[in-house]
Amino acid sequence: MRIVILTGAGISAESGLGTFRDKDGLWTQYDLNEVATPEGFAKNPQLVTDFYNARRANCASAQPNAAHAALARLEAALPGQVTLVTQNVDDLHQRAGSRNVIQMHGALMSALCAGCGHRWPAPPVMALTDRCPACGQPRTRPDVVWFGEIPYHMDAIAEAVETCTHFTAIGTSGQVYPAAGLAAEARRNGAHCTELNLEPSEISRVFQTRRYGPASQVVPDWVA
Ligand code: BJW
Repeated sequence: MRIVILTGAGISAESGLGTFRDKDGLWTQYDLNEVATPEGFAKNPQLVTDFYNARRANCASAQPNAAHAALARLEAALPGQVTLVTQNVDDLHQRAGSRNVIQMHGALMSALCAGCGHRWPAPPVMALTDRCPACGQPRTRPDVVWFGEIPYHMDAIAEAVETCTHFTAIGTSGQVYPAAGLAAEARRNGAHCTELNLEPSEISRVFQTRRYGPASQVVPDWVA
């Protein structure tokens, strides 16, 4: 058995981290073009830096919930058989104990030099004047994937999705590609596809098994 699990913001909602597209989500408070595109960063880097500093602080004070813990137990019970692909930039999967985690949209706790590409642990509060420890340029940016940028680790993700026997999407609206296309790809390759979400997503028809409810309940039930 080879299991690929794709998680989205919904799995961290009960840890107190906001989702993007729910009725009180981040994109109702911020214009995504201003804070989640390279063009937005070029236009107003301080606004974007402040947005991610606030999210990093929220993340630091949040705790993994029962859904994160259940996925860590699954990986421990099936060594080498579980690949966790997350769109989330928080570190709650890792803090819950998951080890084989691919963060396709980057990580809040990492900083990236837009000049030389070097990465280093982000300070709690990033400043535009921070210099890259490798090249010395003051071109620090959050190490996250904005619209129009290529998600990270796509080769490893493609390989895992092509060879998995089970694919489970958890807490994602299925509105952002290429992540939203992974379930259909897994299904084409013969995997059994399961959706665990608060409500049917944009792509719910792709899944043979669907369970709806809060992640802290449906994920431990699915793992059990
Ligand atoms: C609960 C719950 C509870 C609530 N329990 N559930 C077709 C193919 C390829 C690309 C495109 C395409 N069409 C368009 C594109 C371009 C674009 C795109 O997708 N645009 C769409 C808007 C249409 N994509 C891109 O630009 C991507 N790059 C790219 O395509 O490069 C070229 C390429 C092509 C092909 C292969 C490879 C490369 C980059 C996308 C980057 C997205 N970045 C963000 C920000 C990251 C940093 C940050 O966090 O600030 O990623 S945007 C935001 O959306 C974030 C998320 O990871 C992502 C997905 O959101 P998610 O996780 O699904 O959250 P929500 O809020 O949408 O949904 C939450 C769900 O949880 C809901 O369903 C709730 O019901 C549920 N829920 N509470 C369980 N308690």
